[in-house]
Amino acid sequence: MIMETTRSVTVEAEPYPFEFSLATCALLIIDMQRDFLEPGGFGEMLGNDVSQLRSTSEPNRRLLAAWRSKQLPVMHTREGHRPDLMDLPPAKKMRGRGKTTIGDKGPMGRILVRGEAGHDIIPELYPLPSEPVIDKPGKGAFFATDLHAMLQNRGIQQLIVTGVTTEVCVNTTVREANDRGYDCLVPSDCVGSYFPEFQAVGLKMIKAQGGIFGWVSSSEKLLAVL
Ligand code: C5J
Repeated sequence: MIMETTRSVTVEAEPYPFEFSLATCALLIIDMQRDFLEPGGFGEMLGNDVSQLRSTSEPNRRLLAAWRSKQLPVMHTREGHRPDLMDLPPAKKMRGRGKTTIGDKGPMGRILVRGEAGHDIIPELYPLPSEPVIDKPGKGAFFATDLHAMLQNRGIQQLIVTGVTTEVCVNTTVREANDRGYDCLVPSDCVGSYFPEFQAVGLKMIKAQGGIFGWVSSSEKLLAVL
């Protein structure tokens, strides 16, 4: 009998079905942080309509619950910086020429600073103590983090990548993962953008040219084969 955790599954996806083994696939949830999803955070300060991202929360919650129920690996990321801002490039601090920027006091504490309320993950998806949280200073989850080493040490070869935003941190992470040899599946309803047109094109870019960066499916299709 095949053990549940070594079972291989095939998900309906574009550009063609995505195959993975439960033993070698992790759920990687990108930056579902209050600063990006809640009113008064960094996302809203940049002029974005944060309500555009709220629809991602429930499908992520369902996927996370399924992953947890099978005791499969889950990892979360948070974009943010050290309280002393020594890892904040001046170019990132200045970008946008805003009056209030990263490191300054906002309604949910210092913006995108580790340990502040706004930097933390939304309550609906709050990590369990057993789930690694990768604090990243950039857009990609592999840049200046231990993520690749952690995945290699666990024998992970495929990633289900969810979170926000589709065209920024999700796309950057999928591209970084692709160059490191991981196969990535992105469930479209579990990723979100402040801009509907970027949501559409961000997903298109991943699956174009025979899946140049990965595969796109939905949480419903993924849950159906778990
Ligand atoms: C952004 C992210 N959009 N998590 N960060 O600045 O996509």
